[in-house]
Formats: sequence, C-alpha cells, structure tokens
Amino acid sequence: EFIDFVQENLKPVNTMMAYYQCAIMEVETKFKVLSEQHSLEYDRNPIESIKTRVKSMESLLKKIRRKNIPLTIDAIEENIQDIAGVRVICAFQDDIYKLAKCFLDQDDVILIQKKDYIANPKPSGYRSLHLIVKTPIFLKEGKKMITVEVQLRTIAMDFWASLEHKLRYKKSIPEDQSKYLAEEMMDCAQISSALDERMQKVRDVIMQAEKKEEEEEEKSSGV
Ligand code: 0O2
Repeated sequence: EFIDFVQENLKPVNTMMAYYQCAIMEVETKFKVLSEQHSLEYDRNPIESIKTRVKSMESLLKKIRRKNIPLTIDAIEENIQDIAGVRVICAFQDDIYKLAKCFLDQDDVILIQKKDYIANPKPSGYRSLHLIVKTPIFLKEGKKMITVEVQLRTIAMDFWASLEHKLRYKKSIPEDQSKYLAEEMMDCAQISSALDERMQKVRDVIMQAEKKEEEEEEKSSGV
C-alpha cells in the first residue's frame, strides 16, 4: 500500500524528502555558526560532531503504520516530526543547554516541542534533549516552514544510545538474555550519567583556573 502510494506520488514524495534535506542543511549550518563563534570567543569548541539524516523510507513506513497515519503528503508532514533529523554531540552536558538556548533564540527557529530526556530519562535509561522545531527554507516560490527534530547529547549519551539502538532492533536475542541486557543498559545509563557529571566538574575546575590565570596576567600587564 505504501509502495503504491510512493509510486503514484513519486514526484511529490521526492520533493518532500528534498525539502527535509534542505532544512537539515539550514539547521546544521546554524549549529556550525554557533560553534565557530563560541570557538572564537572562548577558544573551545562546544560541539564534538554533528550527524544528520533524512528518515529512511522503511523507518518512515513503520512509523506511519504504528501511528495509523493516513497516506497523504499533508498527513505525513503534519504527524511525523522526525523526517529531518540533526544530532548534535557535545562533550559536556551544560554545553547542550547553552547551545539549545542560542539556537531557540534565533527568530527563524520556532519551537514546537521540547522533550528533556536528560532531566527526565526514558524508562530505558535514554538521555538526550530533543527539540522539535520549524524553520524556513527559501524556495523560488517563497519560504516554506519545515519541521526538524534536533537531538542534543553528550558523547557518553550518544555512545549509550547507539548500542541500545542496536540491541532494540535485534529480534534474535532470546527473551531471558534480552531482559538481562536491558537491565545491564539501565546500569550503564546510570554510570554514563555519573560520568558526565564528574567530567563536567573537572572541566569547571579547569575553567576556573584558566580564568584566574587570565586575570592575573591582566593585572601584571597593567602594572
Ligand atoms: P531512528 O531514526 O531509528 O532513531 P514520536 O513517535 O517520534 O512522535 P516518540 O517515539 O516518543 O514520539 O519520540 P521520542 O521517543 O521523543 O524520540 C524518538 C527518537 O529518539 C528515536 O527515533 C530515537 O532516535 C531516540 N530515542 C528515543 N528513545 C530511545 C531509546 O530508548 N533508546 C534509543 N537508543 N533511542 C531512543 P526512532 O523513531 O527510534 O528512529
């Protein structure tokens, strides 16, 4: 049925996917600009890496079925908010909130929904800050607002989520083992959360020391 829909609507489906790709480029650039500016100001890059993807047709189909969404372009665009995905990976947790604020302060970024799975982790142990936003892309006909899901995470959160994602889609793991592995991942989530906190505290001490050194240099050069 979905295949028929795609075949019958090949052009609008391809156009829709191309627009999502354009919105991804816009959002990725916004984070690159913020990172560049932060590097210039503080000599430190808050972003470790950025990963982007347009949702695959297979994964899109699964979601359409799971959520019982009617097969029209409008219904898909309205109900599926993660067709365009941008994942921003930071070293430290506080960089996530600083970046999110700078991003959301931009007047062409409209926040649709914020899901703070760092403050409130999912039952699986999953942690990340999700921002569902609308942002414009500029076409010859004018601007079109496109929905993008931004996931902000630390390196530790990303490491955990990548492994857990693999586990989630392995159907051949026996039930008793899968229960044990889920508990194991819960444990790992707690360890990774504690690691994020401790590393950030060490980073804070380093930053304090740097600030002090700079102040002392300024004082001595002023004499
Ligand atoms: P993908 O592309 O394979 O990553 P929604 O159905 O989106 O309206 P939902 O599902 O509650 O509502 O959205 P949620 O949970 O806020 O965000 C969905 C995405 O977050 C997932 O995408 C994952 O990327 C990530 N995510 C959420 N929970 C978990 C989790 O427990 N473990 C891992 N590893 N990732 C998680 P998809 O849809 O799975 O697709």
